Amino acid sequence: MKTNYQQKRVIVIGAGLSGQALVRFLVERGAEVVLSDLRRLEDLGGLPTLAGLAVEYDLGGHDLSIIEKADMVAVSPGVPMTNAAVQRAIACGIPVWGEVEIASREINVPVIAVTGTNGKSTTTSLIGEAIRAWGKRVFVGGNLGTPFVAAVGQQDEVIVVELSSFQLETIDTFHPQTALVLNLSPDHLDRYPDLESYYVAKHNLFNNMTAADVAVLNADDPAVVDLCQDIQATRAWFSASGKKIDGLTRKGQQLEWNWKGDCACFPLPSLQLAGEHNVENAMAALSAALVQGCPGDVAWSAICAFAGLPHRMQLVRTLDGVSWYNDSKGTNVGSVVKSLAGLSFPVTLIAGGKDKGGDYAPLRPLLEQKVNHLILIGEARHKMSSALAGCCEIHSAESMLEAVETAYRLTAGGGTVLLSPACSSFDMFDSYEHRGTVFSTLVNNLGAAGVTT
Ligand code: UMA
Ligand code: ADP
Repeated sequence: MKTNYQQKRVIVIGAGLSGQALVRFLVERGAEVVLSDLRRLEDLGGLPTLAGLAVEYDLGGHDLSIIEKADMVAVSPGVPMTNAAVQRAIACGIPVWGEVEIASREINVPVIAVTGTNGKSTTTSLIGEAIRAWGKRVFVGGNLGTPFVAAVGQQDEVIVVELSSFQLETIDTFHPQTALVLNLSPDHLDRYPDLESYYVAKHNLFNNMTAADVAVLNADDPAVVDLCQDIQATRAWFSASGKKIDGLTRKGQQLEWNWKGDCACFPLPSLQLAGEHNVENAMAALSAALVQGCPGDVAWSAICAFAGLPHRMQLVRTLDGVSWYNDSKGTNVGSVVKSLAGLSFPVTLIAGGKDKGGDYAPLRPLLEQKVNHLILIGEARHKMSSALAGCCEIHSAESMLEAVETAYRLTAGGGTVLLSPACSSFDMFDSYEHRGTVFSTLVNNLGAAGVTT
């Protein structure tokens, strides 16, 4: 259902990746666009990607008086619904849509949407690999990095899109043919008043799905089972713990698919990705590919060949017998638990960053078991230090450089150094990628004396 944007006045709020892609999309369709951002032009790097486009700017704050004259407000995912401009639009009865709603209105090919608290990017990429190996033209993007709206007007036959809860807050008619919920655990509690509100945003994914569509769901996660009790979509479950379910279950070193009369087996040892959490991601991806009609052997070969994304348990270097891992994308407690679970004592953990309002105490058992030294950075370090006192030796560092040099010194006897922050990066870095890159560069520069060269 295409929307006519000719001469429509649209205020795009947020001039990041999503907002910039939306501006281009809307201008190309004849809209009168105003781009509004809290930041000033110089703090936005001058917005070179928009040079030459007919756009008005409202920068350095949101001018509420322009909202009333708008036909529509388009919000970036990082802009909360509590934003005053968004609230003004809602009060004036002006539609507030996000990029996912706007893009999906123009897309007529099957959409596979991936959500959950952790594993979304890995699973989205795995599904993309499987569909590509099947010989289909496939768009892979969304929260993963390439804005969803970039898929509009392309020649893709299938769309695989990672969706965050933020993006799911502003959908209306969006209707994927296949939707995945990988797992649910506390996250983004700096945005949501409570866990329930975060889960409700995820549940929006199913609002327009019918029994002709398929939901791929983690049978081992009680919060997922609970969330999806009332959905209309047909369920295909996956269970890494070996539950007897309609879908994909693990039996020792084998995966068994039993769904709607189809049966197949897949050898688990072929999987390259390490860690129990990646078994779950691979199972979810294989299930999605199978329900889409992709031949199982093609999908499984492609999934097994995938070596992983950067900044997720990425081995940076082994130096003097110490392995250094970059898990900068470990931005909540649930993901750090999974990353630590795959390592042996003694680990030196570098964590901290911008606090997201959650509780760090669930890290305590694994810290006691696996971690010798915890080095805390960023705004969250005082809160983390109180919540985790007594689990292991706790140190504080003012910068990533100090954290890396301290880790080198403390881990001289051997072991593993892991950067897995349990926090977002925005207090000290532009993004999780920036944080991971700074860490990896410092680690690669470590000289014989443990001082960065
Ligand atoms: N801004 C305002 N007003 C506000 C809040 C923010 O003007 O009230 C402005 C900021 O000054 C900034 C811009 O909004 O200039 C940033 O917008 P954004 O935060 O939506 O970021 P984008 O660059 O558009 O990137 C977004 C996603 N970011 C978030 O959801 C926070 C990216 O996910 C995504 O890759 C990209 O769209 C393309 O789809 C990143 C992310 O951190 C990886 N996601 C969260 C996560 O994975 O945990 C959900
Ligand atoms: P997301 O896109 O949801 O942030 P990623 O695939 O980027 O997920 O992985 C981010 C981090 O989350 C990984 O480094 C790992 O620590 C953790 N993780 C990945 N998959 C899972 C999973 N299935 N369950 C729990 N944690 C996971």
